[in-house]
Amino acid sequence: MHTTPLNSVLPGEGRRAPRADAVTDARTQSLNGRWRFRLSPTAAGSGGGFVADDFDDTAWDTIRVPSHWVLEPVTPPGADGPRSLLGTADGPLYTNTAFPIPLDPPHIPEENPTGDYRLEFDTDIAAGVLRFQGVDSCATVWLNGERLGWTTGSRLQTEFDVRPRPGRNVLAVRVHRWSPGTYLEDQDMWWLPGIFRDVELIERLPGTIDDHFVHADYNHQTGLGTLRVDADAAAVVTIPELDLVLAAGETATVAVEPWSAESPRLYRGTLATGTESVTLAIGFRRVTIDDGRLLVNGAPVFFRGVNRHEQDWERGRTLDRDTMLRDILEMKRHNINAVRTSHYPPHPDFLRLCDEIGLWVVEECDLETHGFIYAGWEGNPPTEPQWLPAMLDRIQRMVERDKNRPSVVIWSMANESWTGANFDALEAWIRDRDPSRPILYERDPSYRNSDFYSVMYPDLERLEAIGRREEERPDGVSDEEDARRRTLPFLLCEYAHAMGNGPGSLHDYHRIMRSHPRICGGFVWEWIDHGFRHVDGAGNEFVMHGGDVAYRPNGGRYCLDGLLFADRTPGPGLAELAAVLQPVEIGAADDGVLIRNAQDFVDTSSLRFEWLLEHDGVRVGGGDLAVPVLAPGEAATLPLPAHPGAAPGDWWLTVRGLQREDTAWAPAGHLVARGQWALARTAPAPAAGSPVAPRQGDGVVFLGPGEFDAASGALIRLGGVPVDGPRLDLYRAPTENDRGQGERNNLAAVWTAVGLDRLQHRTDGVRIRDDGLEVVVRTSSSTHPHAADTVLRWSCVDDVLHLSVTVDFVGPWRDTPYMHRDIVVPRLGLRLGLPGGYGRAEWFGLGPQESYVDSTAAAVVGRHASTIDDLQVDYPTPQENGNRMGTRWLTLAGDGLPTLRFLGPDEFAFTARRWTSEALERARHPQDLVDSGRVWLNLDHAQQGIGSASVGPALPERYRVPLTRASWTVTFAVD
Ligand code: IPT
Repeated sequence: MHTTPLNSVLPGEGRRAPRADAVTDARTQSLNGRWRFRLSPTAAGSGGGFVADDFDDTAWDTIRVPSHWVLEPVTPPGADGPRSLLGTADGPLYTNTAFPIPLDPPHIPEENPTGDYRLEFDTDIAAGVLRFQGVDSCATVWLNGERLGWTTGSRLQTEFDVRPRPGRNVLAVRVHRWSPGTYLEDQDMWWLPGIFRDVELIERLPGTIDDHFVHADYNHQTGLGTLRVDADAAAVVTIPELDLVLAAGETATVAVEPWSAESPRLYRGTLATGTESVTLAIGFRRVTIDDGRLLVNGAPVFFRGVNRHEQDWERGRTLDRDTMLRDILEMKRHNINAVRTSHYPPHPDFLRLCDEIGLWVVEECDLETHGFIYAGWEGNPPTEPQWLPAMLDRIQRMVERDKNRPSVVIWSMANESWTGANFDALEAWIRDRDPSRPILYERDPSYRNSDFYSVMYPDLERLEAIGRREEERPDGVSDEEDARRRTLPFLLCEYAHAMGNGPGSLHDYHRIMRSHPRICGGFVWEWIDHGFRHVDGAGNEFVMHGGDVAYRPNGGRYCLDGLLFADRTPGPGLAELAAVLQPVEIGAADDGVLIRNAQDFVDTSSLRFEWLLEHDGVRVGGGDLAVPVLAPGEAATLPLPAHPGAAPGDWWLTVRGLQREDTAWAPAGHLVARGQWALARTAPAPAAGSPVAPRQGDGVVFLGPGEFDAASGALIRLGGVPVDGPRLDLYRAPTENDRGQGERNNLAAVWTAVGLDRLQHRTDGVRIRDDGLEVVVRTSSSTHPHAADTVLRWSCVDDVLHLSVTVDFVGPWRDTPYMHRDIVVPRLGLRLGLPGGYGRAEWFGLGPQESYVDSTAAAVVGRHASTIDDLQVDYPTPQENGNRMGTRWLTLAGDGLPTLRFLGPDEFAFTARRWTSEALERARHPQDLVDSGRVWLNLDHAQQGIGSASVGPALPERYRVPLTRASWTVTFAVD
């Protein structure tokens, strides 16, 4: 009896042995296109008849291949016509760690949506290979009624030998949503069944090449490359550029330029037999681990990495080449030099592009058993011999397909699969087949199968300790394992969870990684939000996440944790990352400019530098900066190109490194690195005009441009403009990172519990004096005894209103009687309501993009302008956003309204939006945010940082708002 993908834990049957990805001149017929398709609710599918040649499929849907059927219009079982399954329980389902099927390995439920596919095609290829680049979760394949076999391993290539007949052929494929293979594919992502990558028929003539293995070593001491191309056919290797013609299996040693991600030097050539020619793209390089450091070509290498899933908001994991290229260009333009292919091998085109454009790749296998955590890891496949063939098959298919890619420098065996002896066998197989690349496996605390020590989401202190090789010893490991692990290089496979607003602390992580040679870099989690473009009942387009589908379990919003939004627009976090990762460091030296080449392989000759001097944000000088060419690691100090003038104010110097010429990844003029610092700063002199005394009116008090309610002391008009506030504000709409995992990190839950989201105000005194107005207000939460007492002292000089604020925290803010913990306050500042006619902001301070105390690298000090609407960052889950730090002055303007000016002397941060923080918090999706008819302006003395606690450590203490008396001054003027 045949095995099937449902009755066996084996990886497949009838398949060809895995082999290298090859660009070949063998005739290749794409079988992509529109196929016939029928969706059924169980594994029985449409019945047995559909494989027959003469089966009548004219009543079936058609579907494009490649695609996921859950993202295409198809007819659900029982329905009478095709429709989109998006947003339904038959559509894309998102789980994080949970299996959507019972944890009963290797069984799967009867409810097993099954797609039957049929394609009629003509061909004159008489003998060939039928290749599926990816089918989720399994495929059984028939050609002209003959069963070829079956396969599992969704993101891995499968080939079958075929003998098509001349003319018309019928290909039939049955795909089940769930199979025993599902137990090995519990990555944190959408479950997206279907034939989702290319299907091809490749001709095989006698004497063609089955497999080839390029060994292209580089000796950095001699500058010589050694090339040997193994092939299983008598073939000739030709590399014209190197004047090389040699037989497969022969070795040649020649002077070459090495390959690196910084300088992706490829030598093109061919491997040819009489009947086939395969394109070679050879990169000479050597990856070694020496004395606990990762080296490439003898030099320590540092990964400025991201984790990348294949994701498109309409097409799921069916990516076209343009999208892959776009990702790579976007990465390169943001100073990213490495990718971990979390958590499966990508489409082969992606790796070809990495070879060509230059990215280091940690290629990860399609293997994750995370959901066994719900069984206490009982029955976890890595511990079970019956799963070994399937696990090994996955490793073999990854390594065999991609062994010739110079960009791939590390094999990652799996993600989040805990431990088990099967990993010994996988490791042994890789070491034997490809000793040229080190192996990573993060989750086994003994690290016995890994050439790297690696963890996810450490806090800064732990990362420091790791850098010093003084980390805590993991539980349950032997002395020997512990001692060995301490000798390994450290690779931070995931950090800085980019969910919602954030991540913060990127500069802290980078600084630590750079200061410890043991650490070979890190990979931010993750590249792109996995959301789908969807439309709500009212016709509003929005980004759908797991929680938008009526299905349980679901991983909610945790799929929205990328540096790019789902539509591939870069988020502020990506700009911050680019600024932190810059490959050339530019900073202040004693009376000079310090420039350091932080690259590992190339000098700075591709860059030109320029400087800019600004006084109060206005350009007063600038030009080219002559910087000597710096070798990797080399630094130079240059004299200051300019000096501040005598005038008081802010004198800022900016030095930029720009690409000299067009490259494969960015145009000439592209900004690569930037440094900015103050040469001189003096606070504006106190106003020297004449003090104005308050004037009493009917229930009101006038003070300069201000009109106050005499009873409450509230400012009610400013220059005739009706205003609400300013009132003390201690709250912000929680970010995803404020809703961190674990009791300690879920600050938003504490805020709600102690009522920060429902502050009430009571005026305790209004004193009208000769020199102004003093208003005392108590702000407290319903239910609770803690409070903040604010004294607002208003005075006026000429036409400018001065407000000094003092805040005291009174009552039990620490160790609250109710929760026995300290209350963390996200914000300390003033909130004002202004007429909705205000639409434009201009400011001098950090911008143009948002900034928080732990993420200021991407913003620059200068004069910036924006509409109120554009100040918002449209996070798919509404939350605090759009803060601007370090503001010296801000003006708000609106048609027909006087311009309002807010000035220091103290620097402040501001947000301005058309809804309150409370409305921002209540909104589930951006379309829930409606214009309140007012502009809500926050002028903050402090706001806590962002962090990355959604999955990660608590926000460091220094980025919190201290609960101590605070005083500051802000001035108001009206034009
Ligand atoms: C880690 C996973 O490897 C990754 O796929 C993703 O789920 C990430 O977390 C969080 O978004 S595993 C977790 C236990 C830290």
